[in-house]
Amino acid sequence: METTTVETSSSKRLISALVFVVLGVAVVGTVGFTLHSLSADPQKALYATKSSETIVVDGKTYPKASIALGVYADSGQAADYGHYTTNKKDYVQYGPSTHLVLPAHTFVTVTISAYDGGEHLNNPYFGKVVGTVGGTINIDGVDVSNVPSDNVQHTFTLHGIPSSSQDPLFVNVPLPQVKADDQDNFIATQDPKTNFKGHTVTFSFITGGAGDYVWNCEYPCGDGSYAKFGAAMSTYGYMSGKVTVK
Ligand SMILES: [Cu+2]
Repeated sequence: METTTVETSSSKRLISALVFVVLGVAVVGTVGFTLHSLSADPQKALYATKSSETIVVDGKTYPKASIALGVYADSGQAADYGHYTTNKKDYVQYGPSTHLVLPAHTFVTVTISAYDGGEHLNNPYFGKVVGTVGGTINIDGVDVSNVPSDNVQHTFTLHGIPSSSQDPLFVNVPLPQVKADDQDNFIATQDPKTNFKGHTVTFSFITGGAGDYVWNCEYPCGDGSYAKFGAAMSTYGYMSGKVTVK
């Protein structure tokens, strides 16, 4: 009689222990899945197109690759200019992806079709071109080394984290504004490549070895919250993203 009682309670204990373990696994699994989906790419990664051409810079030969991006005032504008977006918020945004994958030790040429207006940089440093080959960017056919603070719409600012295990990479590119009239309608630009609706900005830089980098816009283009660093600026997948060099 006594033996039976002991057996029952020990099997009860076993069951409650099992339930506890199963619940624990479920909780850890759910947390893990949530964290994973939060850090997942908001859009499908965009791979640079490798070219069969090479280029010599400072006596060294590099393979070439290129990648194209657009910057849009909102999702509607992105759609009008042929860019499908999976973004749920109607913020200013880069597209078609904010995760760029670039080949290592390569001369990478980026073309940005920039369609937005803007106000004023809060840090004039980000009006300077940094880290490109030749120290310039080409805007609608003209090479420049900076854009005045009051003529910037967004920046493409690529940087790494301090690390001894990957090569440093820092590139800052200010994008010039599309001007608007006093009704807030965009005024036609001089750029046929964007059908006179934006600016075409091209620049090149040389990647080092494999590594993980981030980029973001340093123009305060969010809404009124957090000194315009809210909304698009604080939501991943609009004005910030990843760069994988591999
Ligand atoms: Cu921006």
